[in-house]
Amino acid sequence: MARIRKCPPGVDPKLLISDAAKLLPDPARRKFLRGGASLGALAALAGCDITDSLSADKALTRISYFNDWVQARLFNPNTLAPTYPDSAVTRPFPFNAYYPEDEAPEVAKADYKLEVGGMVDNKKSWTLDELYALPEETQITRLVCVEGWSAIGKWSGVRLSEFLRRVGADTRAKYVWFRCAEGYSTSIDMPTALHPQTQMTFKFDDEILPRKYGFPMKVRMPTKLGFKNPKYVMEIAVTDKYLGGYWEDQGYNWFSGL
Ligand SMILES: Nc1nc2c(c(=O)[nH]1)N[C@H]1C(S)=C(S)[C@@H](COP(=O)(O)O)O[C@H]1N2
Ligand SMILES: [Mo]
Repeated sequence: MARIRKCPPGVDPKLLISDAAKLLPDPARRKFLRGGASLGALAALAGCDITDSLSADKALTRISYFNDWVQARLFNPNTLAPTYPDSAVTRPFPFNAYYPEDEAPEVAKADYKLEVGGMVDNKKSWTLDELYALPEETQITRLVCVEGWSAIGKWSGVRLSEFLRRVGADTRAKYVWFRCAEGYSTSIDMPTALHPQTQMTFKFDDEILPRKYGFPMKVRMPTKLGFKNPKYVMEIAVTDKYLGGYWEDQGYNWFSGL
Protein backbone atom coordinates (compact mmCIF):
# COMPACT_ATOMS: atom_id res chain seq x y z
CA MET A 1 0.00 0.00 0.00
CA ALA A 2 1.19 3.45 -0.82
CA ARG A 3 1.98 5.61 2.13
CA ILE A 4 0.27 8.92 1.67
CA ARG A 5 1.46 11.83 3.72
CA LYS A 6 0.10 15.36 3.96
CA CYS A 7 -3.45 14.73 2.83
CA PRO A 8 -5.15 18.06 2.11
CA PRO A 9 -8.46 18.51 3.91
CA GLY A 10 -11.45 17.76 1.71
CA VAL A 11 -9.36 15.82 -0.79
CA ASP A 12 -9.26 12.06 -1.13
CA PRO A 13 -5.61 11.38 -2.01
CA LYS A 14 -6.48 8.17 -3.84
CA LEU A 15 -8.93 10.01 -6.07
CA LEU A 16 -6.47 12.83 -6.61
CA ILE A 17 -3.76 10.41 -7.70
CA SER A 18 -6.08 8.45 -9.97
CA ASP A 19 -7.26 11.74 -11.54
CA ALA A 20 -3.67 12.75 -12.09
CA ALA A 21 -2.88 9.36 -13.60
CA LYS A 22 -5.70 9.83 -16.10
CA LEU A 23 -4.25 13.18 -17.14
CA LEU A 24 -0.82 11.78 -17.90
CA PRO A 25 -0.04 11.15 -21.55
CA ASP A 26 2.58 8.51 -21.06
CA PRO A 27 1.64 4.95 -20.00
CA ALA A 28 4.78 4.55 -17.87
CA ARG A 29 3.95 7.66 -15.87
CA ARG A 30 0.34 6.55 -15.51
CA LYS A 31 1.51 3.19 -14.24
CA PHE A 32 3.88 4.89 -11.83
CA LEU A 33 1.06 6.97 -10.35
CA ARG A 34 -1.45 4.11 -10.22
CA GLY A 35 1.11 1.77 -8.75
CA GLY A 36 1.05 3.53 -5.44
CA ALA A 37 2.59 6.95 -5.84
CA SER A 38 2.52 9.35 -2.92
CA LEU A 39 1.18 12.85 -2.87
CA GLY A 40 4.83 13.87 -2.63
CA ALA A 41 5.59 12.21 -5.98
CA LEU A 42 2.54 13.85 -7.52
CA ALA A 43 3.66 17.22 -6.16
CA ALA A 44 7.13 16.68 -7.64
CA LEU A 45 5.59 15.85 -11.01
CA ALA A 46 3.43 18.95 -10.93
CA GLY A 47 6.22 21.09 -9.55
CA CYS A 48 4.23 22.47 -6.65
CA ASP A 49 3.31 21.75 -3.05
CA ILE A 50 0.05 19.99 -2.33
CA THR A 51 -1.09 21.32 1.00
CA ASP A 52 -4.76 22.15 0.43
CA SER A 53 -7.49 21.38 -2.07
CA LEU A 54 -6.70 24.56 -4.00
CA SER A 55 -3.10 23.53 -4.59
CA ALA A 56 -4.26 19.98 -5.31
CA ASP A 57 -6.41 21.50 -8.04
CA LYS A 58 -3.43 23.49 -9.30
CA ALA A 59 -1.30 20.35 -9.41
CA LEU A 60 -3.91 18.64 -11.60
CA THR A 61 -4.15 21.72 -13.81
CA ARG A 62 -0.39 21.75 -14.28
CA ILE A 63 -0.34 18.08 -15.17
CA SER A 64 -3.14 18.72 -17.62
CA TYR A 65 -1.16 21.59 -19.26
CA PHE A 66 1.86 19.32 -19.37
CA ASN A 67 -0.26 16.68 -21.10
CA ASP A 68 -1.48 19.25 -23.67
CA TRP A 69 2.10 20.27 -24.31
CA VAL A 70 3.26 16.67 -24.82
CA GLN A 71 0.32 15.89 -27.11
CA ALA A 72 0.99 19.01 -29.21
CA ARG A 73 4.64 17.97 -29.55
CA LEU A 74 3.64 14.43 -30.58
CA PHE A 75 1.09 15.61 -33.16
CA ASN A 76 2.31 14.78 -36.64
CA PRO A 77 0.72 17.15 -39.17
CA ASN A 78 1.23 14.58 -41.94
CA THR A 79 -0.38 11.58 -40.26
CA LEU A 80 -3.88 11.00 -41.57
CA ALA A 81 -6.72 9.64 -39.46
CA PRO A 82 -8.16 6.37 -40.80
CA THR A 83 -10.82 6.62 -43.51
CA TYR A 84 -13.61 4.14 -44.23
CA PRO A 85 -15.80 2.95 -47.11
CA ASP A 86 -19.28 4.40 -47.61
CA SER A 87 -20.82 1.15 -46.33
CA ALA A 88 -19.21 1.78 -42.90
CA VAL A 89 -21.10 5.05 -42.31
CA THR A 90 -23.21 4.92 -39.14
CA ARG A 91 -26.81 5.58 -40.19
CA PRO A 92 -28.52 7.19 -38.42
CA PHE A 93 -25.58 9.14 -37.08
CA PRO A 94 -25.89 10.14 -33.39
CA PHE A 95 -26.64 13.72 -32.34
CA ASN A 96 -24.76 15.15 -29.40
CA ALA A 97 -24.64 18.49 -27.62
CA TYR A 98 -24.94 19.79 -24.07
CA TYR A 99 -28.72 20.05 -24.62
CA PRO A 100 -31.39 17.85 -26.26
CA GLU A 101 -31.78 17.77 -30.03
CA ASP A 102 -34.97 19.87 -30.15
CA GLU A 103 -33.05 22.74 -28.54
CA ALA A 104 -30.38 22.83 -31.26
CA PRO A 105 -29.95 26.33 -32.69
CA GLU A 106 -31.82 27.18 -35.89
CA VAL A 107 -29.55 29.32 -38.02
CA ALA A 108 -31.31 31.02 -40.96
CA LYS A 109 -29.53 30.60 -44.28
CA ALA A 110 -30.42 34.07 -45.57
CA ASP A 111 -28.89 36.09 -42.72
CA TYR A 112 -25.92 33.80 -42.18
CA LYS A 113 -22.56 35.51 -42.50
CA LEU A 114 -19.45 33.78 -41.23
CA GLU A 115 -17.38 36.34 -39.34
CA VAL A 116 -13.61 36.18 -39.72
CA GLY A 117 -11.38 37.93 -37.24
CA GLY A 118 -8.02 38.22 -35.55
CA MET A 119 -4.72 37.79 -37.37
CA VAL A 120 -6.01 37.70 -40.97
CA ASP A 121 -5.52 40.13 -43.89
CA ASN A 122 -9.16 40.07 -44.98
CA LYS A 123 -11.86 40.33 -42.32
CA LYS A 124 -14.77 40.39 -44.75
CA SER A 125 -17.57 38.06 -43.69
CA TRP A 126 -18.69 35.17 -45.91
CA THR A 127 -22.20 34.28 -47.13
CA LEU A 128 -23.18 30.64 -47.48
CA ASP A 129 -23.16 30.83 -51.27
CA GLU A 130 -19.59 32.13 -51.17
CA LEU A 131 -18.61 29.32 -48.83
CA TYR A 132 -20.39 26.67 -50.94
CA ALA A 133 -18.34 27.81 -53.96
CA LEU A 134 -15.04 26.80 -52.30
CA PRO A 135 -13.31 23.57 -53.44
CA GLU A 136 -15.06 20.56 -51.90
CA GLU A 137 -13.62 17.36 -50.46
CA THR A 138 -15.34 14.44 -48.75
CA GLN A 139 -14.08 12.40 -45.82
CA ILE A 140 -15.47 9.28 -44.20
CA THR A 141 -13.93 9.24 -40.74
CA ARG A 142 -14.71 8.30 -37.16
CA LEU A 143 -15.99 10.79 -34.60
CA VAL A 144 -15.01 9.80 -31.06
CA CYS A 145 -16.98 11.36 -28.22
CA VAL A 146 -15.45 11.59 -24.77
CA GLU A 147 -18.76 10.30 -23.38
CA GLY A 148 -17.89 6.83 -24.62
CA TRP A 149 -19.34 6.35 -28.09
CA SER A 150 -17.96 6.69 -31.58
CA ALA A 151 -19.52 6.68 -35.04
CA ILE A 152 -18.40 6.89 -38.65
CA GLY A 153 -19.68 9.84 -40.65
CA LYS A 154 -19.36 11.30 -44.12
CA TRP A 155 -18.60 15.00 -44.20
CA SER A 156 -17.98 17.33 -47.15
CA GLY A 157 -16.58 20.83 -47.32
CA VAL A 158 -13.44 22.84 -47.82
CA ARG A 159 -10.14 22.31 -46.04
CA LEU A 160 -9.79 24.84 -43.24
CA SER A 161 -6.17 25.36 -44.41
CA GLU A 162 -7.48 26.45 -47.83
CA PHE A 163 -9.91 28.91 -46.23
CA LEU A 164 -7.18 30.28 -43.96
CA ARG A 165 -4.95 30.77 -47.02
CA ARG A 166 -7.71 32.66 -48.82
CA VAL A 167 -8.32 35.07 -45.93
CA GLY A 168 -4.58 35.67 -45.53
CA ALA A 169 -4.33 34.17 -42.06
CA ASP A 170 -1.05 34.53 -40.21
CA THR A 171 -0.32 30.84 -39.80
CA ARG A 172 2.45 31.61 -37.30
CA ALA A 173 -0.37 32.37 -34.84
CA LYS A 174 -0.87 29.82 -32.08
CA TYR A 175 -4.62 29.21 -32.23
CA VAL A 176 -7.78 29.21 -34.26
CA TRP A 177 -10.89 29.92 -32.20
CA PHE A 178 -14.51 29.13 -33.11
CA ARG A 179 -17.68 30.77 -31.78
CA CYS A 180 -20.95 28.90 -32.25
CA ALA A 181 -24.55 30.14 -32.53
CA GLU A 182 -25.72 28.98 -29.09
CA GLY A 183 -22.65 30.13 -27.15
CA TYR A 184 -20.55 27.00 -27.52
CA SER A 185 -16.91 27.60 -28.42
CA THR A 186 -13.63 25.79 -28.83
CA SER A 187 -10.10 26.55 -29.97
CA ILE A 188 -7.41 24.48 -31.65
CA ASP A 189 -3.66 24.63 -32.26
CA MET A 190 -2.48 25.93 -35.65
CA PRO A 191 -0.92 22.58 -36.77
CA THR A 192 -4.36 20.94 -36.36
CA ALA A 193 -6.06 23.86 -38.14
CA LEU A 194 -3.71 23.27 -41.11
CA HIS A 195 -4.06 19.46 -41.06
CA PRO A 196 -5.36 18.16 -44.43
CA GLN A 197 -8.39 16.48 -42.79
CA THR A 198 -9.51 19.54 -40.84
CA GLN A 199 -12.56 20.64 -42.78
CA MET A 200 -15.13 23.44 -42.83
CA THR A 201 -18.09 21.16 -43.35
CA PHE A 202 -21.30 22.04 -45.23
CA LYS A 203 -22.70 18.58 -45.98
CA PHE A 204 -23.37 15.38 -44.10
CA ASP A 205 -23.86 12.15 -46.08
CA ASP A 206 -24.08 14.15 -49.35
CA GLU A 207 -26.93 16.36 -48.09
CA ILE A 208 -26.77 19.97 -46.86
CA LEU A 209 -25.69 19.72 -43.21
CA PRO A 210 -28.92 19.18 -41.26
CA ARG A 211 -29.71 21.35 -38.24
CA LYS A 212 -28.82 18.58 -35.78
CA TYR A 213 -25.30 18.19 -37.17
CA GLY A 214 -24.52 21.92 -37.17
CA PHE A 215 -26.25 23.79 -40.03
CA PRO A 216 -24.92 25.75 -41.75
CA MET A 217 -21.32 24.91 -40.89
CA LYS A 218 -19.32 22.77 -38.56
CA VAL A 219 -15.58 22.24 -38.36
CA ARG A 220 -14.66 18.59 -38.61
CA MET A 221 -11.29 17.24 -37.48
CA PRO A 222 -10.84 13.45 -37.18
CA THR A 223 -7.58 13.97 -35.25
CA LYS A 224 -9.42 15.26 -32.17
CA LEU A 225 -12.24 14.24 -29.84
CA GLY A 226 -15.81 15.14 -30.83
CA PHE A 227 -16.14 18.12 -28.50
CA LYS A 228 -13.31 19.88 -30.40
CA ASN A 229 -15.51 19.74 -33.56
CA PRO A 230 -17.70 22.86 -33.29
CA LYS A 231 -21.16 22.92 -34.91
CA TYR A 232 -23.19 26.07 -35.85
CA VAL A 233 -19.95 28.02 -36.35
CA MET A 234 -20.63 31.77 -36.63
CA GLU A 235 -17.12 33.16 -36.23
CA ILE A 236 -13.54 32.05 -36.82
CA ALA A 237 -10.64 33.97 -35.31
CA VAL A 238 -6.90 33.49 -35.67
CA THR A 239 -5.20 34.44 -32.43
CA ASP A 240 -2.15 34.15 -30.20
CA LYS A 241 -4.35 34.42 -27.15
CA TYR A 242 -5.51 31.25 -25.37
CA LEU A 243 -9.31 31.41 -25.42
CA GLY A 244 -10.15 27.89 -24.20
CA GLY A 245 -13.66 26.67 -24.97
CA TYR A 246 -16.97 25.51 -23.51
CA TRP A 247 -15.77 22.14 -22.21
CA GLU A 248 -12.11 23.11 -21.93
CA ASP A 249 -13.06 25.83 -19.42
CA GLN A 250 -14.73 23.12 -17.32
CA GLY A 251 -11.59 21.03 -17.14
CA TYR A 252 -11.51 18.90 -20.29
CA ASN A 253 -8.03 18.61 -21.77
CA TRP A 254 -7.54 21.40 -24.27
CA PHE A 255 -5.54 19.42 -26.86
CA SER A 256 -7.67 16.26 -26.77
CA GLY A 257 -5.98 14.59 -29.72
CA LEU A 258 -6.69 11.04 -30.82
N1 LIG B 1 -22.02 24.17 -31.15
C1 LIG B 1 -21.78 22.98 -30.58
N2 LIG B 1 -20.89 22.15 -31.15
C2 LIG B 1 -20.65 20.96 -30.60
C3 LIG B 1 -21.30 20.52 -29.41
C4 LIG B 1 -22.23 21.41 -28.84
O1 LIG B 1 -22.87 21.13 -27.80
N3 LIG B 1 -22.46 22.62 -29.45
N4 LIG B 1 -21.03 19.27 -28.88
C5 LIG B 1 -19.78 18.61 -29.29
C6 LIG B 1 -19.72 17.20 -28.96
S1 LIG B 1 -19.44 16.79 -27.32
C7 LIG B 1 -19.78 16.21 -29.92
S2 LIG B 1 -19.51 14.58 -29.55
C8 LIG B 1 -20.09 16.53 -31.33
C9 LIG B 1 -21.31 15.74 -31.80
O2 LIG B 1 -21.58 15.99 -33.14
P1 LIG B 1 -22.83 15.32 -33.86
O3 LIG B 1 -24.10 15.88 -33.23
O4 LIG B 1 -22.69 15.66 -35.29
O5 LIG B 1 -22.72 13.84 -33.61
O6 LIG B 1 -20.35 17.93 -31.51
C10 LIG B 1 -19.51 18.78 -30.78
N5 LIG B 1 -19.74 20.13 -31.22
MO1 LIG C 1 -18.67 14.69 -27.40
